Amino acid sequence: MSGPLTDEQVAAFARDGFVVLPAFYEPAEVEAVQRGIHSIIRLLIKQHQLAVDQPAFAPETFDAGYQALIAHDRVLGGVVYDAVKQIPAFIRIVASAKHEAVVRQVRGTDAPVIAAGGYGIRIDNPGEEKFRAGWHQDYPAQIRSLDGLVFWSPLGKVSDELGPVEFCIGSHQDGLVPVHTRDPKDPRKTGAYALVLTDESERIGRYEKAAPLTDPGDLVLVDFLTLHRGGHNRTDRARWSMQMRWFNFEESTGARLGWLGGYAAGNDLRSVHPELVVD
Ligand SMILES: O=C(O)CCC(=O)C(=O)O
Repeated sequence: MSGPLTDEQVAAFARDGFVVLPAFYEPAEVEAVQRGIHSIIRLLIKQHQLAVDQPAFAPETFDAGYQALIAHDRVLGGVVYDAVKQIPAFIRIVASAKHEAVVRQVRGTDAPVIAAGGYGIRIDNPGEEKFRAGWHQDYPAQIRSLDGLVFWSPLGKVSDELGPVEFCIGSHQDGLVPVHTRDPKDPRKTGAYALVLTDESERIGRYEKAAPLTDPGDLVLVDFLTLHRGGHNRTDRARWSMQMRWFNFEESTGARLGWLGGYAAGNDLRSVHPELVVD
């Protein structure tokens, strides 16, 4: 099936479980999201009467003032996190015809759909282990369909120090991995964040890894079964990235479950897939 990916990119995705598509989005599409974030930060600085001099918008410094905001009150980071996923320019990217064409192409389906509640903008702050994504597959957290896709795209340039997402190359080919639903190393983690792969270190050790460095506008397309994790942010600035999830109405497991959503939709993995939970 033809579509936005070249034959080589389709083959790399099928083989590796992820593929990087450089400059997939138009600069103006991404800038509109960055502008939306800049405005939300400005509104909160004003509302809380903070003595922060936020510079005028520029794509490279769109989040200026955010670190001062969370240093004043970390709760405001959660306010920003919830607000940014409602930026119209972001929703336009989530629902873009290009995404639909990618799902049609790589899944060979006429029924591509957006995972409700499966999209957002991550803000990975320096040194915040509680919210860092450990090794996982997206399916146990998101459900919807076994052949779902994550569209991952950074809003700032991702360097090694900023903690790029790390992938186990080809791990999707080994299928679903059973999980523990509590993280003994960090009892503060809840819901999807608390899921830990069984035999994690031995399992992860089997694969070669890749941690692609990406720029705003690049897309990393990820299979719902690919093992991956967020990197450690060792800078003094947040790593901002968009996650947008689509799935396929035609895939049989999802259809049997009525295309049920996971944790964000209020469903617990144990009640949907008890066979995947080992506690
Ligand atoms: O950006 C990250 O740190 C991890 C993202 C992720 O795990 C996902 O999109 O499924």
